[in-house]
Amino acid sequence: MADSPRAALIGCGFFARNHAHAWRDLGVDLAAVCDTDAGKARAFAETFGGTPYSDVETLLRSERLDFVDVATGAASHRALVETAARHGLPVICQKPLALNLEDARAMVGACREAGVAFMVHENFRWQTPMRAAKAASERLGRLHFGRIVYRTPYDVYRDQPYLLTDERFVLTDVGVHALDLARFFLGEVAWVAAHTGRVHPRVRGEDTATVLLGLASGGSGVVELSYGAKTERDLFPQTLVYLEGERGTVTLGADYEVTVVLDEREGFHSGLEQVSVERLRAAPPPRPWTAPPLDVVQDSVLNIQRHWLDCLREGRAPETSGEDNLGTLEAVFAAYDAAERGTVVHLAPRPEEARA
Ligand code: NAD
Ligand code: 89V
Repeated sequence: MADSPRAALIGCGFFARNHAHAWRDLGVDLAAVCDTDAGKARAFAETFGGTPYSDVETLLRSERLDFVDVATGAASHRALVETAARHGLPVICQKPLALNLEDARAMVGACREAGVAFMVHENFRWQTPMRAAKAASERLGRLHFGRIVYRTPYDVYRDQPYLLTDERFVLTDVGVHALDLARFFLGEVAWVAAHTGRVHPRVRGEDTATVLLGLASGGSGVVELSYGAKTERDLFPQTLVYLEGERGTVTLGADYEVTVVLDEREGFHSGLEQVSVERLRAAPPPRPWTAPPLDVVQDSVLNIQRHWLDCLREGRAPETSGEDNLGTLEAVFAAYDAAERGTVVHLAPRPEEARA
């Protein structure tokens, strides 16, 4: 691949701007942009460059590209990913990959058959504080518990109005991030129990969810999501993490403070006599195009897109490959199923290659 790979960005809406800024920082040549709303594609091209298109098939027939970046909503992902694969192009696609497992598996299959790389833009695990928490957690020995907390009163509907009318909301939109984080820190999910609710009267789908996870490792996890939390301070979109292992705990708290409590002795020892406490701040570095409160997410966009380029250059599978992301989506859909039926839902064991 060239030093300045040529890419096409499909979807020129709210979030695509972050992709475009990151591609620019990473030296990618944004050769073409596409939106079914031709005016949006033109305006986007004026800001970020590239030839504007309103039809992806025309774009792919006209341009010489190294990969395609899909930043449209989930309903359009399957057709766009399959089209890119048919053109023999590696493809990176925004979360949530799909609104059902059949579509997600079809995309993974299409890319596998076409022999093209496929990554889901599942970016929360690429946040600077999440990487710091992960590195710290590797000092804890075997982890037996984890909690991922995303609770906010934020008016997310102002920038993302579709979230008001989507049939399914918080587990699909943010739950993919949180359940992917659970897998990132704790490993594969074996079973799920869940409760969902609605606090905001104008939201169609669920805006709260509490998920209990049984882990393949034998441990457990809790994922909490709420857009109905009238907290003293709004931390949006910060996601808080607590991890418990045989040698200590890691906490990612407000304002990206990571606290590591460690008992360095081998094995498990009761009591706090010999623990050490370390604190570090893992805030996202400021960039000209990022701003609070979304800066931690914008920073993760740069990090995940850098990872994609590294993987393409080195011919290795991305961390959040399409195949890997099936594990996250299986947990998300199992949570809906568990909440609807009021039961525990067991997941099929993940194939070994999916963890690569
Ligand atoms: P948006 O509605 O603002 O933009 C989507 C754009 O895609 C629209 O302009 C629409 O016209 C265009 N589009 C739809 N179908 C198309 C097609 N077939 N071909 C070309 N263009 C098409 O939505 P958004 O808020 O930018 O969200 C886009 C995606 O990004 C969603 O999947 C969302 O979940 C995800 N997202 C991710 C994050 C994150 O942190 N990872 C944050 C926000 C949004
Ligand atoms: O990730 C998302 O899709 C967004 C937000 C960052 C606001 O949670 O909805």
